Amino acid sequence: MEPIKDLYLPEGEKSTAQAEAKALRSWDLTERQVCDVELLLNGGFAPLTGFLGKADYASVVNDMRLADGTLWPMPITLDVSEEFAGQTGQGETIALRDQEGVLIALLDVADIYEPDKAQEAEKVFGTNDQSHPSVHYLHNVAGSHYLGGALRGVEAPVHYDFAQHRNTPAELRALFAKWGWYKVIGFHTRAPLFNAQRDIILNAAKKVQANVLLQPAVGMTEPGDIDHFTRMQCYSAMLENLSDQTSFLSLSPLAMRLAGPREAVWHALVHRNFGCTHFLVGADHGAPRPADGAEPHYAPYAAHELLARLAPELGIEIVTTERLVYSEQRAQYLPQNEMPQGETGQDIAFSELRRRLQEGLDIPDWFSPSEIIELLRRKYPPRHEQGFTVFFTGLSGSGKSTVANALRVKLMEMGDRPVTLLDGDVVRKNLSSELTFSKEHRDLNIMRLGFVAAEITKNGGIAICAPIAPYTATRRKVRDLIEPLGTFVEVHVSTPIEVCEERDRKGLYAKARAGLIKGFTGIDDPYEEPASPELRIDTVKISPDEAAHQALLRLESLGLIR
Ligand code: PPS
Repeated sequence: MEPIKDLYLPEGEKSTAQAEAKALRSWDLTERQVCDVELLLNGGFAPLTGFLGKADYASVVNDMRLADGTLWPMPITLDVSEEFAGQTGQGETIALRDQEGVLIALLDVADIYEPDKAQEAEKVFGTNDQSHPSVHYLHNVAGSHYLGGALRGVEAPVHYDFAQHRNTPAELRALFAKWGWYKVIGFHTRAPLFNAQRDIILNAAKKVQANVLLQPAVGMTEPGDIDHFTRMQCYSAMLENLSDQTSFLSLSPLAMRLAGPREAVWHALVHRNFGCTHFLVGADHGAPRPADGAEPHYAPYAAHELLARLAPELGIEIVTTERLVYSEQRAQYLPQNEMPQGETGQDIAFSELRRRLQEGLDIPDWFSPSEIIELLRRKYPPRHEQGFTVFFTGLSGSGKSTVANALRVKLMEMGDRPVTLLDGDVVRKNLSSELTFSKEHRDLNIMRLGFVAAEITKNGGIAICAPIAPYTATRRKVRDLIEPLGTFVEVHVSTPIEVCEERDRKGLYAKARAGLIKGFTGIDDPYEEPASPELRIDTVKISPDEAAHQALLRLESLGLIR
């Protein structure tokens, strides 16, 4: 095995680089770029020596090769804003810093270019459809321009979590040499290991007589994946099922791209760099989960075919494995095509697992050791134990505060979760006192309210919000903020403007009509009605108490209370 080259400056030159960086312009690395830089610097992405320049980028996108013909399937690029690219000159050195401002590396900019993102998506991901999470990222999150050039490493990105389980390629290679592990099979994963994965790993290790390196990706994985803190607890539990004489766990800061077959080739090269001699590739390696009812993004076993074609160039042996399913008759996992006649094998897909966790349903022992399911149940309690946000929206005077308060009291009466009411007026007074009612300020106000609601939801509480929140796009943003953390229930209090104006409890409509208040919602500022809220309440027809009861019933039907 050739020694691995990292891109760090010699110790003696780091302080000079620190001093040099003070006079340089800085680029604050995004979460994904921090992951990429770490693996570039420590040699995980060897033979890359920095972010791809224009010629290498074009060649990687089109042919999975660097411009000199070396196999490399993934464009590792430094995306920046148009503005930053415009200020940058070819030949300039830029300081790359993490979010705290720590200097990670110097980039000697050789190329500044604007990619054709649709083409990149088609070639790398096989689609320009934004339902693919990385295509969505490419078009909506990544900057418009790329900077290419060599890196000079100063400091590895800091990790406060699981430091004892993180290793560089050089460290892992040294450990394998010390332990006499001359054959090591790498296993990449972004999910907890259950019984099927345990059998897949053990079968493959036996087949090639190798030790096992479990390398869970903890950089960025697919949105909706189980967080790596929970996964680490699950891995530790599973490791007790795998002997530590034969297996080793090391976390990978890889930011996955979920590019299916290309992803598998990329992972194989990275595992080679980390000292593995073999790499295990399953049926749908590195693919995003298809949405409910949608076709998978990549054909099953497409990765196996591509890897077989590239085998002579990989520098690591590929061990492929079929999908395993559980046979009740045999009381064991079998490859799908070896199932006894007349028996359909069983499996529990990730979405089904999520549903069972969410609804507190049974998960059988054949699927997983029970202690792993217990860990997941603790971290992902059923809906009626999770946090959620009820977001009332409606005109001033529509009655949303009254209904929201009645709902708060009813939920507090139940007493199982803390309840917080974030009423429009209260938020304006405490969080947004300096804001006006301009569109920009209203948006800022609602995003602040959404941030607080998201924190409450994340920590298992109930947030009841009751602002006007007149704009659809802003309400959507709050929903997007909260939904990864818990349920978001939008309640439109649809009391018509004539009724609100007639009530005019605060006398504001009269003032707005008289022109004393400008930009009043419903008078001379728009209110965009929610198209499909979880619940619509018209307070003309029912009392606040009845309205709160309707909301309670809706929460019950969503499984949020019982
Ligand atoms: S927004 O649009 O969501 O930021 O509004 P919100 O924070 O809920 O604040 C609404 C309360 O502010 C008072 N108020 C106004 N409302 C609408 N437009 C204008 N120009 C305005 N100026 C002051 C009004 O009392 C609202 O309270 P509610 O409880 O909704 O009647």
